[in-house]
Amino acid sequence: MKQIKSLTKSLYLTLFAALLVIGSFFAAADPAAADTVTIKMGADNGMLQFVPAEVTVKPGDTVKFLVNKVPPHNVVFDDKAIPGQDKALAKSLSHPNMEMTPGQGFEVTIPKDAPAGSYSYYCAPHRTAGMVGKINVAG
Ligand SMILES: [Cu+2]
Repeated sequence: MKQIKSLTKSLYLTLFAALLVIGSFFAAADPAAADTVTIKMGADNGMLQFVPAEVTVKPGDTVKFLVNKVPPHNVVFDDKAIPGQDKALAKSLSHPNMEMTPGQGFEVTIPKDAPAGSYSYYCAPHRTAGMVGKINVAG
């Protein structure tokens, strides 16, 4: 009977230690957690702008583009204005489909291996009107 009791006790201790290890893992992982930033397409006052026009994120973060005013809008990354002039990366980040409905949008996740630097993009139908933006990816 005594043996069973001490066995139960050591089992509890082992479980408790395991929980501590798991808990500290999650606590350590938390500071690196990915964030989401939202960029409005079309300013509140109806100007053809991305708001904010410039954001800074880190690899793994998500940028949420939300239709606000004066659609349609889309997001095209300029391969000549991103690090390494990487055509494949520019294409994978872009969302060429027109978004029409205020309150709706799409998300772009910055790849974990994305090189640091500034990534310029534009809205194809409103590029000449100045609807351009920049995402700075921190190193
Ligand atoms: Cu637009």
